[in-house]
Amino acid sequence: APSLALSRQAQPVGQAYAACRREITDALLAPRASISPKYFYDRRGSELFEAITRLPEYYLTRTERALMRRHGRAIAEAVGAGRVVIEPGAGSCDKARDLCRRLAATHFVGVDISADYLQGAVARLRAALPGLDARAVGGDITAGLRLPPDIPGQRRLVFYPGSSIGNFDPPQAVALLAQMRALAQGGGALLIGVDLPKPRAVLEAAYDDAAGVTAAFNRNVLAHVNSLIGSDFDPRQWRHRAFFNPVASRIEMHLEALGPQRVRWPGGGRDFAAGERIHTENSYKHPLPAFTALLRQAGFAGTQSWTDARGWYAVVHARA
Ligand code: AVJ
Repeated sequence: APSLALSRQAQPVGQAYAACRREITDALLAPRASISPKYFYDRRGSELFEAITRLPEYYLTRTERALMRRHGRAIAEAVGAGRVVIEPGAGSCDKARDLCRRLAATHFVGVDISADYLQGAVARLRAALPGLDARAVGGDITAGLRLPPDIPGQRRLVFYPGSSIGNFDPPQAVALLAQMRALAQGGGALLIGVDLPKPRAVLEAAYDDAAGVTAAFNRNVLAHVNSLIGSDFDPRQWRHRAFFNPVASRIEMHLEALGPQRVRWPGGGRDFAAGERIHTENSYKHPLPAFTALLRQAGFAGTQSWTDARGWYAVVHARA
């Protein structure tokens, strides 16, 4: 059913809700306004992201999938059989199904901020792989995570596909990778997908597609913010901008005011001049040696990586 198809909507409650409102309004009021990319993923945003992964210009998802298939045996050999697979931001668990089958994994723990959506996905995973002890854990790995006490501490594999690590600047990425290393514990490992630098035109098309799906995805964050903080952004008054920043080696996404905007929310507001921007996302494109350096900084030891023939994307295995 299409209604099953998506949504990892985070529904903060109580104090968490107040903290999230504060976080959003502080960022909107900063001299350079921004909205965290984690707010892209309400129900509509998750649907739009799924549509992005099927766009001809968005090479990431299909390149990673092809890479995982093509080098499946070598990857499984490096990882080793009988693993306890832990996936932060598991969402639909689609990528985990193939991996767990290939590894004859004993356990799977999907972690997502949207526990509801995850529960359904984990139930389908259990049905597909009856030998697998599969669990859903609601939570955010960046906020420190507690796993059920009966999940084995040995032979853990943290699986972080999709180049989601690209949303974090290098110091944040090192901190997050270090958390993943702590989760994997001694003897465990990380298997992670990373998008690599490539011709600028290819990158910019992937984040500004001809059909306008990424533009709709970017503007939708304003509708989500409206529902979270009670603001009155008019998404139609904001233009999608996506460009490669070669100094930082990242795609940046912004929303640019088409004309002067007065935005209000309970307790505050901000005026934006025509052409003023709200920064909504960074998507880093690390050269592979720079990325393995980040892994080393986070305490990981030996790494092994696989890239596609064009050198556009890498899957990296690193020992905790
Ligand atoms: C989910 C963070 C990997 O950066 O490519 C896609 C999000 N933003 N199109 C990415 C995204 C615009 C995506 N990640």
